[in-house]
Amino acid sequence: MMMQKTFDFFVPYNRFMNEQGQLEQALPAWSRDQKRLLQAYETMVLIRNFDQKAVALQRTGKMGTYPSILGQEAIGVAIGQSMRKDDVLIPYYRDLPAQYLRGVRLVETLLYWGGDERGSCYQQCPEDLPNCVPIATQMCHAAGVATAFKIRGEKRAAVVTCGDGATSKGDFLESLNVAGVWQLPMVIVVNNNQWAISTPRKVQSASQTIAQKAIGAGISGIQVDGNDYFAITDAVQNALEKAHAGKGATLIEALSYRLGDHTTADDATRYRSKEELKAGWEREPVQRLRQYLVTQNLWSEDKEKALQAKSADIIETVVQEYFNTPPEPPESMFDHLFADMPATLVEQRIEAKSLAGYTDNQPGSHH
Ligand SMILES: Cc1ncc(C[n+]2csc(CCOP(=O)(O)OP(=O)(O)O)c2C)c(N)n1
Ligand SMILES: [Mg+2]
Repeated sequence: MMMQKTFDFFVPYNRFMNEQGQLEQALPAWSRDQKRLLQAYETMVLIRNFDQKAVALQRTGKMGTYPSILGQEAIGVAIGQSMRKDDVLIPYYRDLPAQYLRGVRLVETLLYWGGDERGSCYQQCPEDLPNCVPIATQMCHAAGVATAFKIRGEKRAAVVTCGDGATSKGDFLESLNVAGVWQLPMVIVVNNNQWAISTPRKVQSASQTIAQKAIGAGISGIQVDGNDYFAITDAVQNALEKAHAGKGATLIEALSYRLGDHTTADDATRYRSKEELKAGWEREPVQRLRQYLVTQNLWSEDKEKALQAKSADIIETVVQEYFNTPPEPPESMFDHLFADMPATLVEQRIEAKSLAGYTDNQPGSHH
């Protein structure tokens, strides 16, 4: 038997900066924008501090379950800085830096994780979709958004994110398939943080990379060091340019590491080693970008102190705003789903309203 090669593929990998913030190759031209680099670093620090506060609010019973993004900040910053205002973000639940840069207010984030639906009603970026907790369903929504852009002839892109675990789901593969066959203006960013709750990446899939899942759908895939702000930003930017130019979708696998528990409802010490966590801290993105900025004389101890103080102030103000937001009335749970509410729900809504006098364990209360 003589077999010929029918198709060959390779999966590119990129990074610019090593674990110590030293360059391994020349940076792309956009990186000369110092304001942009400083905004990236300042956002990462603010969000890291906010994230820690959010965990503390859950631990003290002032907020619901919360998924920390500790260690994965560079990915969201890259997305948030690179998207155009009129692109649409279809996030999962670890995209706070992207959402923040898009205009989602931090108080909206606290309201959402505090169980208040008004936290998904983004005042400054109303077309962005809310956090998606069901795994991978947002991929189909993103394919729909991208299809609408294409049909209307709009030069806009749908940017969707998910985790490594989500890439095993049918919704993920089906969305990739239409993104390829319809040449959709779509950017898919997979935050490969190495874990899906307690399931490690190596038992998640036999695929050597997640990026190569793009090949089966006929779209391009790239793997980048997702802890390298420059690498992930460059990949997102290139993918967006391509989408805006009508040249189709891109899948970006961003290698990262989940330094925290899966959520506040998890205890990762039960399934992963101290050594692995320690190695994760040595690769984390914030320190890395800071070291780079220091070598460029763009950052100093004084600037760091000022930033920490400013972040603490912002967070304190936002938390107070959250505490001071009166809860929604219980009957609001019936609102916003139906244009015309079915009669049975109208009845239940009236009943809920009549029971609203209960003070015991009042729904929607943040305290
Ligand atoms: C459809 C669905 N199945 C199961 C779950 C429970 N669940 C929540 S998070 C998660 C793991 C997701 O892992 P990954 O996609 O790697 O994202 P990560 O949380 O690591 O960022 C699972 C199984 C869910 N939310 N939705
Ligand atoms: Mg994961």
